[in-house]
Amino acid sequence: AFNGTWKAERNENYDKFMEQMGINIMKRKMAEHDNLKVTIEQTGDKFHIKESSTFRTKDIDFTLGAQFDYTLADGTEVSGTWEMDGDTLKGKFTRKDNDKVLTTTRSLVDGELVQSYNYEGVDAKRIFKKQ
Ligand code: MYR
Repeated sequence: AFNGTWKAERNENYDKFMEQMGINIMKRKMAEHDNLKVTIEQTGDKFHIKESSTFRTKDIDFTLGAQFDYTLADGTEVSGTWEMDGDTLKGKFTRKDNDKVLTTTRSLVDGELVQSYNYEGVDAKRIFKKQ
């Protein structure tokens, strides 16, 4: 159901979230308009993700429940897992620089892909439309 190419369409509280993550204002301004596109290919419990934005293009492979490393667009390194809970993907990632936890979910709401983020008490969302 997540399969397809999704384009970031709008953000909710994303600036505050990035600020909590410690990202400076210049990078936050760029990140608000990063033209993020995510292509998701799920086969059973394996996912292949193609990420493309004004910052970079990146391929990511993971298996549900299996720990993997990922580097955020600003260079922050995290390690964690995605798991499926009903129809929702739930991710829990730990920053390597400070051991703090970033949680994230992906779910489909009215045909849009909603990705939520939480870090240290601040929630945000990015909402993607299918291409
Ligand atoms: C993926 O499934 O796309 C790869 C793994 C994602 C890991 C966590 C994503 C959190 C992204 C937060 C970006 C905010 C920058 C401050």
